[in-house]
Amino acid sequence: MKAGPPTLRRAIVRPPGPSYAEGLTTAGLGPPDLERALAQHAAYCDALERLGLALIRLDPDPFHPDSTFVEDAAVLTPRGAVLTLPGAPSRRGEIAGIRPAIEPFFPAPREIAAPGTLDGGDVCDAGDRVFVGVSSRTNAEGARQLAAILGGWGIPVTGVDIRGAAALLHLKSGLASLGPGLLAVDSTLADHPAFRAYDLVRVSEVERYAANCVRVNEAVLVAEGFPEFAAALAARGLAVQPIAMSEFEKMDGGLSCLSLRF
Ligand code: CIR
Repeated sequence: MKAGPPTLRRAIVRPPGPSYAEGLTTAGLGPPDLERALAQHAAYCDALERLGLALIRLDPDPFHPDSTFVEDAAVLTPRGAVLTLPGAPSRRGEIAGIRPAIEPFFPAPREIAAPGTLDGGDVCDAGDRVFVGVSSRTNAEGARQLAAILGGWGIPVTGVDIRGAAALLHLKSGLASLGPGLLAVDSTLADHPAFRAYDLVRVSEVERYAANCVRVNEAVLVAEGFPEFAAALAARGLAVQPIAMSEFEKMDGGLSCLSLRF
């Protein structure tokens, strides 16, 4: 029997703040409802806790409307942490806010430096290697710096240029690790040579948003309302946990973006 992914014990989360609706978005789904976003965030946190994670809950940050998407601010590995340098200038101040939450667990985190840019949403840990997307947010220099840091820790890195994959903000908007050797992939990425050695669960174009799912210990959190993908995961013997995500989808955010898990 294949070993499962390493057990996750903690997650850092930050609820959306009062300026949440002023964040970046291309979704065209209308403004988010803050009350509903807070309720969805609370349900997401409950799901993480039920799966055994202890939460480190940060206060809402009114100065950074996108700061609920904590995943973009850092990359956490068993060997150490890397603070990112987000591609969007309006998100760069989020790094100072995440640092104090990271340092008690990861002393002396490494950092991405200009002219490199890197968003954590472009970094997918597949267990045997880390995929890093070059996107509209992460540039080639940021990906190179991350590969050098992780390479120094003995973690192999494979770059995936997603700039041609229309509608994918980040690599993980279209890719998720479901366990050893198994990936969920958006249809536009499924034939990429980087994923040839993996078993793939393809996400159809109509269910594209579902590709950003998260394996957390014995379950996979999946955005609610994508029955074909949920059935494909269940057919693989995975326990699917649907989570309502409408108010985060409106701001281009997905399930993985809402926590830093380690
Ligand atoms: C942004 O555009 O930066 C945010 N509104 C959404 C970030 C989503 N993060 C992610 O996919 N990792």
